[in-house]
Amino acid sequence: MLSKSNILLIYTGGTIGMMKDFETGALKAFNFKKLLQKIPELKQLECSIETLSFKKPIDSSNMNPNEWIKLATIIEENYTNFDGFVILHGSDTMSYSAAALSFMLENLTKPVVFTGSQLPIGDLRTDAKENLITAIQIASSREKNKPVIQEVCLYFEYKLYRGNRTTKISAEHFNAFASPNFPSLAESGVHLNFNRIEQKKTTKKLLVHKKLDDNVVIIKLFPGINEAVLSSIIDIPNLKAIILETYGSGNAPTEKWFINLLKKGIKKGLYFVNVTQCSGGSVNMGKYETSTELKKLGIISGKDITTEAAITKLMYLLGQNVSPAVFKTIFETSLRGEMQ
Ligand code: ASN
Repeated sequence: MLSKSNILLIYTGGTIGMMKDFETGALKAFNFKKLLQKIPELKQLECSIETLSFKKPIDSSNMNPNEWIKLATIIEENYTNFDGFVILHGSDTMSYSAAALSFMLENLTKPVVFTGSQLPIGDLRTDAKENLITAIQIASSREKNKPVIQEVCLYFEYKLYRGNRTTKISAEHFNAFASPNFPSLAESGVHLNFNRIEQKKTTKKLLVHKKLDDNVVIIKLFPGINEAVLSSIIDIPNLKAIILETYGSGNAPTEKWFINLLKKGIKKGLYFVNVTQCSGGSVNMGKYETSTELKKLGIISGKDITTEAAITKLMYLLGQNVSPAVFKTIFETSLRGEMQ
């Protein structure tokens, strides 16, 4: 007989475990132990669950690289004792955290499933129970005595996505996430159906990378962006990399001042990554005249990466001290299935 899967449930905060402060009316994190009392159904699952909570649960708007390091360390310290990990996280920045953890956890062979909810667990119409129960089921799913999922992913409203391919698309709908450029890994209906998507399998030991460099910025282009604004960003001391959220397939203004500022930044040693503002599709520099100059300048192509994955990949690669000679090649290579 197969032994039961051991799942570690990590509570970081977020709406899923919040309660209304009746004095102010605002939602606030509350004690994790109470969260489990709210879902007695968990006892029916065919797995054993241990829980661990951040000392101070946070709204995910307060997530940052230090919290990601905390999370990665929890997984590292518990890796051999558990078969899978479920991380309860606020939905607002869940896509960033899932992407960050995907880069930090190299050679992962166990499931790390992020989930959360739009309504608190105690709410009558809550989406929290389904998300939590199915996320645990996914994390404990095995085939030939091996976990079905061996990567960082995100489960929300009946769909399991690759973690570094997601983006939050709604503050209203239960269907709050999308993975515009990559199919879902599983769908939950009457049955839990896994889509047979090839996952990078490895026999290497887990490597946990805990150096992240936050000297990065995202600039979303808009018609009217002016020289003074761009120039002041390029002059920020210690800045190492800029994500340019461009139009369509990676297009940007061709005005002289704009190109000259990019040249100035490159001369200073700044990396520029071209990521499209469109939710779906890919950067293709050289397709239009408005991106040929960017290509000539050697700007890094983000291809079909999400902004969330691009900014966390930058923090990770800069933290690894990747040499300038290979930085572009490495960024443009899919490391954890985050780009085509
Ligand atoms: N503000 C909450 C958070 O991200 C939103 C949520 O979890 N639905 O922590």
